[in-house]
Amino acid sequence: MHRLKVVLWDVDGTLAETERDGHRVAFNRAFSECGVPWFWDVDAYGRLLDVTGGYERLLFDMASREDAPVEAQERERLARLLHQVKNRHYAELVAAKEIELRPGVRRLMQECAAEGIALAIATTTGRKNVDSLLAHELGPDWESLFAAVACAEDAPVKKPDPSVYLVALERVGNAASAAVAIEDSPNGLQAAVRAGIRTVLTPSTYFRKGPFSAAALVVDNLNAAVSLRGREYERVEVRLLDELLESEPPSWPGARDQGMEAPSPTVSPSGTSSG
Ligand code: XBP
Ligand code: MG
Repeated sequence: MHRLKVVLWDVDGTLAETERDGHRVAFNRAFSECGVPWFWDVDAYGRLLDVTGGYERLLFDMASREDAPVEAQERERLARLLHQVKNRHYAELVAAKEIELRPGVRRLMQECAAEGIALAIATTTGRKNVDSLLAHELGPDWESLFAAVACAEDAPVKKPDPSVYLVALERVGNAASAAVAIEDSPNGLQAAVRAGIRTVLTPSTYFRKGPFSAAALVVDNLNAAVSLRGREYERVEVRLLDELLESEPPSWPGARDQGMEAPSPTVSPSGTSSG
């Protein structure tokens, strides 16, 4: 009998490298289409990723541009338009098979399903983008594979706020103590940990350096070998996720005020646990 009842998946960067090759490219196509003379190169976009949410990212960037509209209302109108056009280009990019699932994602999802462990989505991206990616990768019935899908529309206060994880847990009907989250970024990690969820961190291209000390496990990808408390695992598998639930519940600095508990073990980026 598994103690683990649900695996909660982040989307961008975790399921696939959607940021550099997907959203970034789609934003640039939207700038062109809308006649806006802006371009986000790979490095600039990496810095902008500190701001979660594509619409919020656009507004943040406009705040330091001299050629952006002066009036707040005009900026918001332009950000809404660009975001909408970007999402259409994103869907086209995904449909063109330019973005694939990261190693081990499909395999671990199948393993969870076979062992009766629920799957859920907890993401800051919009519903339409989740649908574009997952319909393409998992088929038109992708939603039936998940016990809960929580997106930007369900939790408008975005990561690092924990609300999207709390919504997903509530919908799936499980406590944080029976859940593991899979994330790729510091903001995502903070959101999951503040919701009290032990988190496996698979850093994506933009987030190789962390900080990830609050993660229960850091591993290059879900197919990489892991050594945890003297046990060897060939890859991230259900047995290993179950084992993670034996560790201390996670906490975020300052989270004690919200009823959180003691610190989690620290794990090196090679996937070796010290906890
Ligand atoms: C990542 C995000 C999103 C995407 C773009 O979310 O911050 O904003 O960059 O998607 P996560 P939208 O890692 O939680 O999946 O344009 O829909 O915001
Ligand atoms: Mg992410």
